Amino acid sequence: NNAFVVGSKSFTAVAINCAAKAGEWIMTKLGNYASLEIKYSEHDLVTEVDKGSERLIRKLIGTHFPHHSFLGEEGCEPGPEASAKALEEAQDSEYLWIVDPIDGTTNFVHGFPFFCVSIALAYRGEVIVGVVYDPIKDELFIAEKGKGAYVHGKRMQVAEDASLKESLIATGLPAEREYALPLNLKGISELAPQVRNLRVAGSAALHLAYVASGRLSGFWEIGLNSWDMAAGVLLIQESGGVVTDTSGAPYTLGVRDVVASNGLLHKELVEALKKAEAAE
Ligand code: 2AM
Ligand code: CA
Ligand code: CA
Ligand code: CA
Repeated sequence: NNAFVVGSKSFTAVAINCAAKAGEWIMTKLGNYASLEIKYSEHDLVTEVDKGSERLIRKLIGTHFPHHSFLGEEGCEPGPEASAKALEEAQDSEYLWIVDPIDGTTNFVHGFPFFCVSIALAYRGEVIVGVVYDPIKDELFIAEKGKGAYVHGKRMQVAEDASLKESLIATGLPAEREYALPLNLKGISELAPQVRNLRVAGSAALHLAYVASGRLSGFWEIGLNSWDMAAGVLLIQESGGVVTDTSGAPYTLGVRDVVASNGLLHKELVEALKKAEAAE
């Protein structure tokens, strides 16, 4: 009678446990990871800590829910086509865990303290649990579909800014330099003069969690993957915000170009990005 519990096992409790354990382990490796590899391009990095974090999470989920499916960044071939294909193959699963074992690897590698673990559980393609954990600040963001979203045990609510000129907006500088980066740079040129300020801090999942908690009023980025967004999107939806693609269509797991906001300035943000995309 509770969609979030099977037998005595709560999905959310397992998600939290995984995020906390992985985060704790990642912190022991901060500043002393052993191997740095380049994945798809020189802007796309991975360490043994990314892989170890994913292994730990996958194993823990597997012991609790052996029949659930699992989609993690480090289990996929690099590159946008391969990750889109992996999602397509996985998303018909009844229960699918979607995991980014470190979101913000470049920050982790440089010791810039802004990265997180992102864990989502989808039921028939719809995210029902989302957990984002920032081990630096020891901040745990939790959302359950229809039950609200919390940080430090306190209910979250999106910011109240009603216009771009009062808003703090975040974006990313995508690793894919042919299509995603140039398009995102157009958005930055268009929006920078219109907003209070922009932030580019290097973790999409944490940016989304910050929109949910009202620390940011909006976020957009081109060329993201399901594991960057699945948990953060539910955090925002359960905090009263709105998430769409760049055309304004509702978010689904397959969306790669995302716009998230407190809702009040969503239309303005989408319109500005459309204008930017059309610009030479
Ligand atoms: P990561 O740290 O898990 O790789 C920053 O703009 C965001 O882009 C981060 O969430 C980062 O996630 C993600 N990112 C980094 N490299 C990427 C790539 N090659 N393709 C898509 N997203 C990437
Ligand atoms: Ca990565
Ligand atoms: Ca990521
Ligand atoms: Ca990652």
